[in-house]
Amino acid sequence: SGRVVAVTGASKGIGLGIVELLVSQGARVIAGARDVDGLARDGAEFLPLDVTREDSVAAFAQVARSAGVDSLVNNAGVGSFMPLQQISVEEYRRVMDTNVLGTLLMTKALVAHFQSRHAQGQVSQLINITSDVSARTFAGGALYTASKYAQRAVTQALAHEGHAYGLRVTEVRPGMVDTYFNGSEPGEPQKVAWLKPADIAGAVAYALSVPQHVRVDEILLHPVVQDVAF
Ligand code: NJP
Repeated sequence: SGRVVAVTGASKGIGLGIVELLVSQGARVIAGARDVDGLARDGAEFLPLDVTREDSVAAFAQVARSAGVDSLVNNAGVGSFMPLQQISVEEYRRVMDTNVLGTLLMTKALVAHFQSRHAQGQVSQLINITSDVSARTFAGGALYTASKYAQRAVTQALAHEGHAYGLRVTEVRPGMVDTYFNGSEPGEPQKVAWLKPADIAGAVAYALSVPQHVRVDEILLHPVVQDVAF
């Protein structure tokens, strides 16, 4: 496809699913996560990346720029579900740093590159994997949903800012996906009917594939078994 896509949180779950689908479609992928030991896929380059650390983000962004990156998928994220009285400062920082600051730092590191691409008549694209709960909440979800509402706000503000340099911004909002999320294991019995990483990857691939004059603002997807009060 000629696309060069940077994907964060790419070592497993949704991120790895995105890597696998995009390389199968001919894209080159720069894939980052904290632990990328032993990971290899044709068409993908796996690099260590901690999105909460500015130095790590800078090193990853440097490689992505050198590869001519045209799209960024901010997927790295962590779950955290507990009643409010159990939320510690450390847990707050872990979740907000990964889900919100990580999205902000990673995007910030590529904005000048996307602006110079625009000056050369090229389109760039940003896809943030937030959540179906980036706009609704529930008991035990204070911290996680706060982070996802915030990540949604960052995404929408970036859509306004990026408009000036032709950046297409998409928010992908998955419901329950069968991954390693929040300490779980893929294939656990209660997760059999949940969305699969490939389903989210399909949404990302769709947003990347639309004609240049089209922007996909948001994709919200759930497994049929998930009942949702909108
Ligand atoms: O989770 P998991 P998912 N810097 O645990 C990486 C959202 N979501 O695929 O760094 C860089 O299988 C981690 O690698 P490592 C969710 O909020 C999910 O389900 O080596 N990377 C791994 O590759 C998140 O935004 C569900 O530990 C970091 C990956 O992130 C996204 O989907 C529902 C990192 C996590 O893989 C992917 O989550 C929903 C860091 N600091 C939204 N910290 C769902 N699964 O049901 C972690 O609504 N990673």
